[in-house]
Amino acid sequence: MSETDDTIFGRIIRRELPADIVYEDDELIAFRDIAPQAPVHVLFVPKVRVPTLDDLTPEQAPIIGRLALAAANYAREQGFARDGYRIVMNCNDNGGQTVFQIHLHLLAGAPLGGFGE
Ligand code: DGP
Repeated sequence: MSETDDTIFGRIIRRELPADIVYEDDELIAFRDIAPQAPVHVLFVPKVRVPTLDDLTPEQAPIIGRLALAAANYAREQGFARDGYRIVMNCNDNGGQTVFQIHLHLLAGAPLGGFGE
């Protein structure tokens, strides 16, 4: 694992903080959001330190694919892939990012409103 020690998610990865972890492998961890915005709200977080999408290098591009694939696999395994879901990644202040370790939100379990609703 690389240096994720300066965010709350790094502390979850190192088990210094509790979380409801639903998936983990060598590259990433997934746990339930503490303030869910939908019946299902899971965060997919890489273990390598990348503060924002704006910091992602070309060499790190596969990280995004791994996060998306893990989210899709989780949705299929949990049985809501056909009903549908949304994945979101916020970037910096105007994007609403509050934890500066990149993460994919997976939202599901109910019809989700359109942007601005
Ligand atoms: P963002 O706004 O995209 O940076 O999303 C950060 C999310 O992280 C937000 O939906 C709330 C969630 N969150 C913040 N602190 C914690 C925590 O300590 N535990 C868990 N499980 N989620 C957290």
